[in-house]
Amino acid sequence: MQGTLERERANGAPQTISFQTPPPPRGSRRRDDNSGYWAAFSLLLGMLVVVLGSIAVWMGFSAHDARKDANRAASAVSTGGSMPGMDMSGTGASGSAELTSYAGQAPANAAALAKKHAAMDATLPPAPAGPVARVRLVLVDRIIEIAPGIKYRSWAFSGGAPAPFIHVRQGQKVDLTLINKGVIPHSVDFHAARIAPNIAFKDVQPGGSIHYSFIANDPGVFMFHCGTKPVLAHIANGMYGAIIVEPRIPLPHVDKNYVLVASEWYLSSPGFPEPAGLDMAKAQLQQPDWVTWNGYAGQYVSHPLTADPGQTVRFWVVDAGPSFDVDFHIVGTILNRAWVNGDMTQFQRNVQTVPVPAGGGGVFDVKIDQPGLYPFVSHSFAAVDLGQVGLLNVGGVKGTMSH
Ligand SMILES: [Cu+2]
Repeated sequence: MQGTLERERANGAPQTISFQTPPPPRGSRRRDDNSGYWAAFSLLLGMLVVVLGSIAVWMGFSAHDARKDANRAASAVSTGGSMPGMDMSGTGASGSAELTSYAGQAPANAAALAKKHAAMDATLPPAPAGPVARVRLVLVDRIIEIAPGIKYRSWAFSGGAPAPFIHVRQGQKVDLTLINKGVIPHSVDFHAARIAPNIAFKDVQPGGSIHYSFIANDPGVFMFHCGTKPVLAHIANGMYGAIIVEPRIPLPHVDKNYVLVASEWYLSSPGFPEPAGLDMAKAQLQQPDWVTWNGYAGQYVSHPLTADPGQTVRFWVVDAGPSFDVDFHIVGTILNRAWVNGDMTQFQRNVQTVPVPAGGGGVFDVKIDQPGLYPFVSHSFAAVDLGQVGLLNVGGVKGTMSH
């Protein structure tokens, strides 16, 4: 038997499910001769329904309890921490309240604020000349904007989340100084380095500094971040950036180079009119309020990146997380070259979507001939809903995306 079943989806849209009942059991040609068999079968079926029903009810309660337990556990962990900049108010005092989502909430004048906001320049800066690249990171606690009108009490390397991009050449020595002007210990972990982390990445006390160096022998695009415990909190509060190590053997020529750093934000309050802090429970459960490119939701929708028709554009992408992966995709085109996982020894051709793991990187070339607005997204679309979308305006076209 075939049929259809109508039910409502979570978003209210009707969903039609096709179903097909199983064929009758083999050997049931003469039904009258098997009345005993059918009686037993019916009885067993009835018992099965009762058992399955009980299991379903039990599972329902268990799922509910599990969620409550998870919330309680997260709250317990978070209430144990008392770091400045971390606010646990989103979890409720009892620890058993549902997590409050501020996803997408924005002030009434958000559109005007988005226009007024100066987007982070995504252009790859030049690499310094000579054998040594000196990098000075100053950690400061500061209030930043992460979406139109949404303020956040961040811990920021050199004033930004992400930090200013670092560009060096393969073989250059990276001479690094971190100065901690915050109120708790911090550190910096460079994924581009092969170095003993217990020495180089150790905590720097407030008012202190650390200096170390490494040779950037591995080309690619790498994350750097604070590695102080709990790392989840330090990354979620904005302590990350991208370092681009340009390969010694030149890559194919491109006309433009852009850097994109993906990250999530977990807010203890809506972020307006008062700034939000970190909700550690949400971070642990991976329930972000905003997800961004270069630290600000939708900034390249209001202020698109640009290219001319026929130009090749290179995207250097780092996923800072702390927890989401990125599925990099540009709507309306196909990536001509993809250095997957930032492995610069080989590239894939003509791929639609490439994963960039949290803590990883990838390099993507795209050549677009037809003028238009091309959104770049993580095709894991929950992230798009929360702000991780930008536009590449090819040919200086007017208008906006309708979807
Ligand atoms: Cu830190």
